[in-house]
Amino acid sequence: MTKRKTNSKNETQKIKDLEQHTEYSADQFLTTNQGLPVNDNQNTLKAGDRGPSLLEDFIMREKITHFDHERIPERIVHARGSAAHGFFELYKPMGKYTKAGFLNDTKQVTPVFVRFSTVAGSRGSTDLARDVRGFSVKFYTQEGNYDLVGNNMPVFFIQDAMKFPDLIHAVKPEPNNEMPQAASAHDTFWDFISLMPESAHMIMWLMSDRAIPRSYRMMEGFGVHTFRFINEQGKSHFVKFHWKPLLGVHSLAWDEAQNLSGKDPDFHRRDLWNAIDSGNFPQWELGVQLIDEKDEHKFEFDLLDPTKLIPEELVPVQIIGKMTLNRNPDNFFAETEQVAFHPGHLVPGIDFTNDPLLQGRLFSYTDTQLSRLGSPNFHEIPINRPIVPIHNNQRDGHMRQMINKGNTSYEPNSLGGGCPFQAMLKKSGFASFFERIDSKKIRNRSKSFLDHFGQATLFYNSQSLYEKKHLTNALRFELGKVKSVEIRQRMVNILTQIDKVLAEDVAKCLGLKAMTPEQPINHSVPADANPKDYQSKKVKSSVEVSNALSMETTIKNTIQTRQVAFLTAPGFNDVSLTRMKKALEAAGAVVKIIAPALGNVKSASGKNFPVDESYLTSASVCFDAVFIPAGKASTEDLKANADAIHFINEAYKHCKAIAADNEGVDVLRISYIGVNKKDTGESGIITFSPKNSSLEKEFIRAIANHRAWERETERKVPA
Ligand code: HDE
Repeated sequence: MTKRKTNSKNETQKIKDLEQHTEYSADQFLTTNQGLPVNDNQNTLKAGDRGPSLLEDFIMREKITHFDHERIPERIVHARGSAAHGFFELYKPMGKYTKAGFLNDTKQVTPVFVRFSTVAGSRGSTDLARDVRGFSVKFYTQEGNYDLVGNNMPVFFIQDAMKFPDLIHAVKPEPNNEMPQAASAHDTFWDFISLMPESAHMIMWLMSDRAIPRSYRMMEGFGVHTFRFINEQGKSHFVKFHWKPLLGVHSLAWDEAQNLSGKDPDFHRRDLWNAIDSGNFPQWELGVQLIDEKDEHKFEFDLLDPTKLIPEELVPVQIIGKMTLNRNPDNFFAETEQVAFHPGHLVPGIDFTNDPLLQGRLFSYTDTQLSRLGSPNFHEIPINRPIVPIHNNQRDGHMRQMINKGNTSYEPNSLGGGCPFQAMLKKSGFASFFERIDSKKIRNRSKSFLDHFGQATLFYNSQSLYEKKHLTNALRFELGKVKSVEIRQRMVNILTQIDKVLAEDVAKCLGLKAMTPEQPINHSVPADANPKDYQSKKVKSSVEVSNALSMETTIKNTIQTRQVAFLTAPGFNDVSLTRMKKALEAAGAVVKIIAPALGNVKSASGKNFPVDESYLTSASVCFDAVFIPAGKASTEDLKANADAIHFINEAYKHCKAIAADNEGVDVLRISYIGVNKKDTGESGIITFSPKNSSLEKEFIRAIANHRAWERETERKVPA
């Protein structure tokens, strides 16, 4: 992780200069919006001390009117989000494939603004929902803004934009009673999914742990659709975009996510904010999969089908640059809420394909900004402004900021000297790929899109044992919340197409039998077609197992920014605590001291240590690992502290690294761990004994491993 503040000061400054930052100094007085100094901000104007308020009070009316209009409609999807500023640096020029300036000049540092989000929940909903996460990046390039509006999963539920409102209506709270909030575990969602087998692959991702990330900083991003790169000669390559986090891809446990929803529903937002605030800047590398135009049809799936990924075994991901997020927004509303992303914000050298989902998005995003931000001038809001000047003949509209001079607002003109000229004259403008289209107008679903199950099976087969178990349990949970038995059955039957064992495991828990349907249903049949010609099918993937699809193979060599709880009580051994704290902090982790009360906690030698959280204000779900320092008195105290024991049991249940030093091991003994097997040996449980003096080293290794998931298979923990 880069600790430096930024090497893109000039670029970031440029954006800052465009923003209207208001910071108050002591010599500034309160004013109205018209600049009138205000003497009294406490009382309305009244007829006498106890008299009625006067309508004349324009100061009170202005204040209340503004307040009444503070809210704007939240995003129809991806309403809940948080964002940060940063910059993108290119590793190698990509001129062979694209003429995009920011992908050619390795000396150029491109400012970015990135917004992460959940999809289904409202703006005030929990960060911890089982959901897809949005991963939107706005690059402020020298050729205008480029938006890569992606997700943390590389595929999507549906193949055609026509189905998007249906999908979203199905997943949102049910319209009669507005329940459940930010959850897919309800009848309407699974009703729709069970009738849309094209969603099978995405459902595997959604039921996997990818849907409950440990942190926004620890998830991948994907452009999802196939896009095009176009070089200076007009040659096109297909391209898939990937963001790879330098901290690896890690997730929470489902039980943990549900608990966190109550303890800290802002968990992801806080995590991103705190990391940036403390100088631990999150970083991702940008990767591309490039496919020659002539290879368009060489795969067993269609490159235009957004329910398919290209296995990295078939086309490796080339890493071409790095993104660093180094500045928190100054104002949530002005920046995070008002930022307007759009897959149609392109720069020369990048273009769309005919993916029918992407094509629909190109319409939707401008349309939605008009209703959300209320004006076609949304590009003038500081966070949306390009860093290059805008010249065109568009004029007026609600809240227009730009004061265009002169009398010409049309083209061609002679009165304005012909300005502004088309960029083509300079050969630097945007030109769509010169693609040949010669076809009939039809409403159809390409038959090359009918493989609905091949990659769902590839994903399932690529998961480790524990990931498969989590996925199975997620399906049991979600379908268990569905009231309609027919919907459950239909869904279980669809699972038989993906994996028989998975289907049976889920069915058993629902009190059902998995049955392979005679004809897999497919409701996405064109109206005038014979349904037989459009049956869902399974095309066996040429790659049987893809390592990149499992989180098991991710980066596990760092404990940077990991949160470690030190469970203390008065009388702990300060040498033990300090030694561990130093070791963890040197490796980049964040240590928090938990004690029975806030203020200070005294060690056995009488030293005071400031307490970060009490057992009442914190919980194990807010941490990655737990340490119990040595100390006789503190151990006795902790053994009698039910909250401390619960803390340990829960951390154990969620497979976290737990370490105890000397007497501290006694606390583990009375917890559910009940250290007895020669006091050590269980994965992720590290105890100090004369035989094991490398406590710090082993603890660091266990934390870096993220979770000892294998513990789950040994026994159930009732915390
Ligand atoms: Fe979106 N999507 N989407 N989407 N989407 C929006 O635009 C839409 C799709 C994604 O942080 C909306 O400004 C349609 C795929 C992200 O501000 C809206 C279709 C992918 C964000 C919209 C899709 C995405 C949005 C709502 C199917 C992954 C959050 C607010 C044709 C590649 C952007 C807004 C942010 C937001 C429409 C499908 C990602 C309504 C019609 C596929 C990350 O315009």
